[in-house]
Amino acid sequence: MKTILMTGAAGGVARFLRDELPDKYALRLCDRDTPADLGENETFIAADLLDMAALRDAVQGVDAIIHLGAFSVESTWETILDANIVGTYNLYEAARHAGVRRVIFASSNHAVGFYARATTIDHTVYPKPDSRYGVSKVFGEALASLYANKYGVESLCVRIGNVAEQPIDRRRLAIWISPRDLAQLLAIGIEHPDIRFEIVYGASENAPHAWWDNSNAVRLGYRPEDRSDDYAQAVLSQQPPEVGDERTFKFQGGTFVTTETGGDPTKPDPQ
Ligand code: 15L
Repeated sequence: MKTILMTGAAGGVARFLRDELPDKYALRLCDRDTPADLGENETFIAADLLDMAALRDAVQGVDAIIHLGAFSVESTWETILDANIVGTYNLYEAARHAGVRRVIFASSNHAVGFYARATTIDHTVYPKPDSRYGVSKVFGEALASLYANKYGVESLCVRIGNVAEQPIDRRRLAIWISPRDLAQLLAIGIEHPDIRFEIVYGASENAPHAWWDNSNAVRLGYRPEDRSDDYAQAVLSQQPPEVGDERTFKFQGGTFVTTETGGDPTKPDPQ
C-alpha cells in the first residue's frame, strides 16, 4: 500500500479528495488543525508549513505528496509569502532530503488568470498570474521544475479550476472540476511511471465552455467523467449577464484580476 502525505488536509479540497481517492492509499493527513472524522486508512500529523523540523517528520517514508497546503485566495503579500511561497519551498526541501520521489502540486488557474477568455491556452503558455496568489502558484510550478531537473523530485502540477460538486456560476462552467475527476488526475500524478515535470489543467470535460486545451492531461491518461455542460442550462438561467468592471469578465481569472484582498466572491475576504 502506498503512503501519501496530503498537506492542507483540513481544507475544503482535501475534504472532497479524502472521499474520492482510492482506498488503496494510506493517507497521512497534514495540517495545523486536525481534520474531522479520520477514516480507517487515514492518520494525522500536525505540521505548519513554516516549521521545517515538523515537515521533515511529516514526509518521512511517504511514496508521494499531494501538496494542497496554501492560502487559497488573494491576500496580503505577507500572508502569501509565508503560506504559499516559503511553505512550498519548505515542503520541496523536506521532500528532497527525505528522498520522496513524487509531488503533486496544487497549482491554480490563477497562475494564468490574465489570459483572455477569448483565448484557448494549453500547458505550454507562459504564466500570466492575476494576483499575488497567482504569482505564488507560478513560483510553485517553477520550484517543481527546479526540483525535478536538479534533484529528481518529480512533479505533476495541476492548475486547478474550481472544485465543487457542480459548476456554481457562468465562469465555473469553463473551469469546473468534479471531486472524482480531480481524484483521477491526482492518482495519475501518483502512479504514472513517466512524469518528471508536467503541467495539466484541473478541469472536467467542459466543452463547449472551456478555455483550456487539456491535451497534456489526456496524453497522461486522464479521461474526465463529468461534464459542465450538463449543468449549463440551470446555471445560465439563474445567472444574470455579467456586469461591473469589464476586466473581471474579459479575463479568465474573474474577480482575482481586480481584487486586492479576497478574489473569490463565494468565500469571505481574508482578514
Ligand atoms: C482558486 O485557485 C481558489 O483556491 C478557489 O477558492 C477558487 O476561487 C478558484 O480558484 C476559482 O478560480 O474559482
